[in-house]
Amino acid sequence: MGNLQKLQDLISQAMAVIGDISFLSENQKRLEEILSKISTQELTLPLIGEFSSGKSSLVNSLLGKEVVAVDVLPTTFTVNEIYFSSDADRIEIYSDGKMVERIDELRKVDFKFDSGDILVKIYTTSDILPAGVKIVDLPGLSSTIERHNKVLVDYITKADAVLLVVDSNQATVTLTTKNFLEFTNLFKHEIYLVYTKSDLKSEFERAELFNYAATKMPVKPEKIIFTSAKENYLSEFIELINSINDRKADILFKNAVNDFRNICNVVVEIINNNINLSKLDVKEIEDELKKLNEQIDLLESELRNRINSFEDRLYNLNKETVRNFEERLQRYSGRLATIAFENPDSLENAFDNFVKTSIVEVLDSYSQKLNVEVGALSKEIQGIAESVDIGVTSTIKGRIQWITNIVLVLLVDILAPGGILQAVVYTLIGNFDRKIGLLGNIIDRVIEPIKNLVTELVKRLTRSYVETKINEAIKEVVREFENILVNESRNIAERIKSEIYKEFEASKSEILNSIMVLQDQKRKKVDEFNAYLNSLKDKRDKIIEIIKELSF
Ligand SMILES: Nc1nc2c(ncn2[C@@H]2O[C@H](COP(=O)(O)OP(=O)(O)O)[C@@H](O)[C@H]2O)c(=O)[nH]1
Ligand SMILES: [Mg+2]
Repeated sequence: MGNLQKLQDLISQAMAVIGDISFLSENQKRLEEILSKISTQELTLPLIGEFSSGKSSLVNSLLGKEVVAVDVLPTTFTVNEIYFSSDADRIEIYSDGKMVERIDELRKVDFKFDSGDILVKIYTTSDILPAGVKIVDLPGLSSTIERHNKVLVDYITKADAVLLVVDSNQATVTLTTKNFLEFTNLFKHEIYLVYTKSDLKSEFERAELFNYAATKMPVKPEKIIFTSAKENYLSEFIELINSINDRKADILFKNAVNDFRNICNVVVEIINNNINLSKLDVKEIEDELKKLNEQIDLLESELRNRINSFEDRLYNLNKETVRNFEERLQRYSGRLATIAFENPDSLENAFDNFVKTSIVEVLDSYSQKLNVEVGALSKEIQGIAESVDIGVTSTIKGRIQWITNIVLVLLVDILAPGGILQAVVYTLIGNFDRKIGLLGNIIDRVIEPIKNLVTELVKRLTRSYVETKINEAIKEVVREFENILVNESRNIAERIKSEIYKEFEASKSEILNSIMVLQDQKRKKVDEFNAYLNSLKDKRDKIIEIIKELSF
């Protein structure tokens, strides 16, 4: 593979590597330009010099006709490209990249366009200069007209060598020009010094200018020549261009390699910057994850607190109810003793009635208080929805409302006729039933003997003995009542708790689902980010490999 072909190949490789990186589209375009330039083998030789240094006049002199405007104000911005040895004389005028006029002869062009950047392509059949060499008349450098400089800089990147135009009267390049050459990296190109208006200088003065340029000028030129537009002195210029053209292939190749290397270095730098500045942003996801985890903990502990305090209150309510029951029965104990003495046959019935009436009455008050407690629990759970910050997941808020409803529905279940509480009453009453239940047992063991004793041996009995026996029976009834009540209320509490926790577990699994979704999102984001960075690093390394191969 020849060097040129190898270079083309490397440029194509680099283009393939960075082709899909959007922030490198400018660089990609530059690579395309290099490729097209080495394939068309066209030399671009711009005339670079101060305003009024004689660039346009030199071009006109080469064309043998005044085509390009001379002495135009520096505010007018026109680039003139001159193509020699063309098929036909022709002028094409472009404004902002679009052809706006075509003239099929060479004549002075009057521009009516006063806005935008104007490019004039001038084709001449004159073979004073070879084809494939493009001489470019650029506006003068100006440190004050920003737009001009930008267009100049853009244009200059396409230059293959620099024709530095200096008015013989001014003798040297200005600092502005020198800075411009430095800034545009044109120092790396071949620079030729073209003195204009040589007709104004004597042979001796020209020799002095030559020596000065060769030794003291801030820019070191490859070659120094003299021209005069006024006297049509162009031979040195023509000779220079021909000698440059003879080395065209080498110059184009060398420039292409340099430009390509520069672009690759810039690309590596841009990619590195991009890698360094890229940040993985998962903060939002992490914040949300943290919040969700906190919510679960908070919800769980809040619920536990509320339920614990409900159970405490239920425990106190049981104690209070048992105490009421006992007090009530004890209040009857005197009357029962009296009945035992006066009407022993009705003692059983009386005891049975007292116990059952007391159960119903005490449980009536119990149910009212239970109603209040469950209502309070329901309100407290609703309060959790407000105290726990669950703004992000409305489903959880809904869940808590739902738990509240569940508690209220349970309350109805508990208190309604035929509900749990009534079942407790029946259980109690059933348990105390004289014939089958506990009360019968107590009556048999405690009350019956009293009745018999009172009937047969009444005189031998003291009233206090009867009262003691009755109290003994009451104590036994109360102990059983307490057992049953505690047992039943534990059932009630368990039922409420299990419904609440069932609902809570459902909310929890919803939150856990959200957490899993978020964790997935995070993992995906991290993976994508790493893949992105790795592909950038990979591409950068490939470009670095390509740079290493650029040792022609
Ligand atoms: N004596 C003399 N004057 C020239 C020559 N070339 C250009 N000039 C004058 O220098 C001035 C500026 O020329 P111009 O071509 O517009 O310079 P540009 O701004 O670099 O394009 C004009 O007044 C020209 O007449 C030359 O070879 N000899
Ligand atoms: Mg000009």
